[in-house]
Amino acid sequence: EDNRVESRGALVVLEGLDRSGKSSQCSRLVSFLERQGISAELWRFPDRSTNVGQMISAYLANTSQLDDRTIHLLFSANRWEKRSLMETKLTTGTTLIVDRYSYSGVAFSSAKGLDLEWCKAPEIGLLAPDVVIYLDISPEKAADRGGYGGERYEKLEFQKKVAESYKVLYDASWKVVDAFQSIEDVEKELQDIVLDNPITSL
Ligand code: Z5A
Ligand code: MG
Repeated sequence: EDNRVESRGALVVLEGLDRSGKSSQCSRLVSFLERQGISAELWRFPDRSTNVGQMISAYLANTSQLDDRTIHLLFSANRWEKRSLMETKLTTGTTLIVDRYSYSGVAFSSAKGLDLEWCKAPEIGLLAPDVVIYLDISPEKAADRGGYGGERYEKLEFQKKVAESYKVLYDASWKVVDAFQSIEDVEKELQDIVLDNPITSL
């Protein structure tokens, strides 16, 4: 029996440092929801498949150089170009599990020293998440996981600054999960958080 209070889908955002386990957990969460009979899709930002996304990807790979504000606005534009499709999905009942969103945009750019309010401004009007889950891990422990690629931000010193920026953005409504647990323990906590939400609870 389906007792969900609303028929729309939920917008669930996972945030956290590089290597915190977002991508692993997003796909596990989508599979879990599908097993519960809940329509769910995995989304991620940056979405490198669009023209804007390809510019972002080249920047991250260090094959192009862009001014800090220019790349900030491209990350934001990459969310804006997906806004209407996201809205359609949500209103037609699909829950979106999103791997990084506006908080990444603000955390990474403000970690470079850009003004916080300037960083937030282009995000105004994007769809507000129903749930924000922060996968909490220290930059050192995340780096120990290895596999830092050669992308622009994948350096311990910068990740420490990003961790400080996330602390500034932290809001009491966020669900903070200890990401240094086993993959399975983190997975279980995320399932409980999502099922506890009125939009996705059965
Ligand atoms: N960025 C930005 O600046 N502005 C924006 O607006 C947005 C993003 C949206 C690319 O993003 C960069 O863009 C990113 C932020 C910036 N730069 N950095 N840093 P991305 O999402 O493409 O970044 P990523 O490279 O996909 O992050 P990641 O390295 O994939 O991390 P993850 O998704 O959080 O982790 P994972 O891939 O799930 O796991 C990492 C490894 O750890 C892997 O080997 C797992 O098997 C392992 N793992 C995962 N969980 C565990 C546990 N619990 N225990 C042990 N090992 C684990
Ligand atoms: Mg990832």
